[in-house]
Amino acid sequence: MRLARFFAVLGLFLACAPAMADDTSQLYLLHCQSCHGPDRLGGTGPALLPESLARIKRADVIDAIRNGRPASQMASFGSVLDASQIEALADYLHRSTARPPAWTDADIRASHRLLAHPEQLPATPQHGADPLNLFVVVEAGNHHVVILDGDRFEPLARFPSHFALHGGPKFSPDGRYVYFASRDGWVSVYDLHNLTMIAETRAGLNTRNLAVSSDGRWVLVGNYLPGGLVLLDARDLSFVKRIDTPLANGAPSRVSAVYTAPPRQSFIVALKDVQEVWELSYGASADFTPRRLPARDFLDDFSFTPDYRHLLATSRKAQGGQVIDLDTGRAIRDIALPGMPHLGSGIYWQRGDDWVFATPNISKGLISVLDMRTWQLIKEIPTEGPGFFMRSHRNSRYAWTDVFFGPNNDAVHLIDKQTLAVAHTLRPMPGKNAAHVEFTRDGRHLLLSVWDPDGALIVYDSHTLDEIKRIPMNKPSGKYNVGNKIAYAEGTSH
Ligand code: DHE
Repeated sequence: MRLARFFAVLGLFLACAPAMADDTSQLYLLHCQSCHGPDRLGGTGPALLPESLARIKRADVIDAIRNGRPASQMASFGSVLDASQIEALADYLHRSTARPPAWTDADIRASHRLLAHPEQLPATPQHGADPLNLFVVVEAGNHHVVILDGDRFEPLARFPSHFALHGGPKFSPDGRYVYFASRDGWVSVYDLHNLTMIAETRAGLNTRNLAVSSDGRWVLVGNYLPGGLVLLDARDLSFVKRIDTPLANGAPSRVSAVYTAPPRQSFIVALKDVQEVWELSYGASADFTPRRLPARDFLDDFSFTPDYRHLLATSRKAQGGQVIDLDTGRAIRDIALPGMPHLGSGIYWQRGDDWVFATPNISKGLISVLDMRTWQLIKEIPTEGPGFFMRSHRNSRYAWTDVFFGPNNDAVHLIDKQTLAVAHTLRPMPGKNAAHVEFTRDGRHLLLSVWDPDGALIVYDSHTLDEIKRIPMNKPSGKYNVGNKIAYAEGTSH
C-alpha cells in the first residue's frame, strides 16, 4: 500500500517537475536517437553536438523540435512534448556529451559509400549544356544543391546535400567532378557529366572545408572535431590517411581552412590553435609531410596572390593582417586592416597598370583596397554595413559586394573597379538579405542570391544591370561557375 502511494507521488512529481537532465537524456533516447544517433554524432539526421549547433540560435533549435523542418525528415514534436521538455532538450543538445566524441580511422572507413562507378559511366557530358558554363548552386535553406545550365538558366538537376554545406564546392581540374564538404563532416563527390552522386565519406564530426589538388588526385579535409586533416583519394573518396596537427590544450589543433596552391603543387593549411601555417606538397614526392612555417599569430583566414607566391592572412583575434612570402616562409608586411576582414572572400583586379586586392569586412561597413605591389592600403570604401562576399569578372566593370549584416542587408554595392567608388546600389528584393554573386564564364551575366526562405536566384545582365530571370529558392547561398573555378579566374573565389 505504502509502495503504491510512493509510486503515485513519484508519478505526480515526474509529470509536474520541469524536465531534468536525466529525464532529458531519456527523452533524447526515446525521440531523437533513431535519426541523430545514440551519441548525438548524427545518423540520417545531422549531429547534435554543441560544436554542430554553435551557429544555430537556441530559439531556432526549439522551433525545429516543436515544428519540425520543412522539406526534411525532421518531424514536429509539438504535440508529443510540452514546452518545458522541448526547452530542456534544446539545452541538453547544447551541452557536451558525457564522453568526448571520437571519430577514428575505422569510423571514416566504415562511413565510406560508393554509389556509382565512374568508369562505367559515359566520359562525356550527358546533359546537352555547356559543361564549362554550369553553375553549382547551394540551396542552404533546405540543404539541397541545384545544377544550373549557365546559358539558359534552367535547372538540370536538384538533389539533397548533407547538413550545412560550408566553403565553396571544389572541382576536379577538368570540371567533371564537384566535391562538397558539410559542417557535419560529410564529403561528397558528384559527377557533373552524368548528374549523379559517386561517393561520400564522413571525414570528421565537424568539418571546415576541403581542397582538391590541382592534379585531381587528392582531397584534403580540414576538421574542427576531432582537429586535424584527413586525406582522401579524389576518385572515390576512400580514406588515405589522417594527418595529425600539433596538440593544443591536449587535443589536435583545429584546422581553420585548407586551400590548394596549383603553381606550388601543394596544399596550404590554416591552423586555428597553433601559430603556424602548413604547406603539404602533393607534387612528385607526395608524402604529405608538412612544411611548418612559424607565424606571429593564430592565422585563420587566407587569400593568395595569383601566382601563389604570397599568402595574405588575418587572425580573427588580432587586428590587421600580414603578407607571408611562401618561398621564404617570412612575413614581409603587416597590412593595416581595421575590423574583421574576410580575406577568403577578397578578390583582385587590374586597375590602370597596377593590380589591387579588395576585401570585405565582417564587422565594419567598408571595403579595404590594397595595392598588390606595395601592400599599402589605398582606399577604404564605405558601405551600408558589414559584408561577407565579393565578386567580379575580367569582363565586368564592377566589383559586386553585399551588405550581409544589419538593417541594410538587402543592399548590394557595385564598385567601379577603376574609380574605387560605389557606382550603383541595388536592392533586388527590398527587406530581404541579398548576398553572394557569381558570373557566367564569359562575364555577360551574373547570378545573385536573395538569402531568404522566400528568396530567389536573380540573373542580371552584367553590363546593362537589367534583371533577366528570377528563380525562386529557399536561402540560396553560394553558387559556383565550373569554367571560372577550374581556370582560377580573376574575380572569383579560389
Ligand atoms: Fe564561411 C567560405 C570561414 C561563416 C558561407 N568561409 C569560407 C572560407 C572560409 C570561411 C575560410 C573559404 C574556404 C572555402 O571556400 O573552401 N565562414 C568562415 C568563418 O570563419 C565564419 C565567419 C564562421 C564559422 O563558424 O565558420 C564563416 N560562412 C559563414 C557563414 O555564416 C555563412 C554566411 C553561411 C554558412 O554557410 O555557414 C558562410 N563561407 C560561406 C560560403 C563560402 C564560405 C558560401 C564559399 C564562398 C565562395 O564564394 O567561395
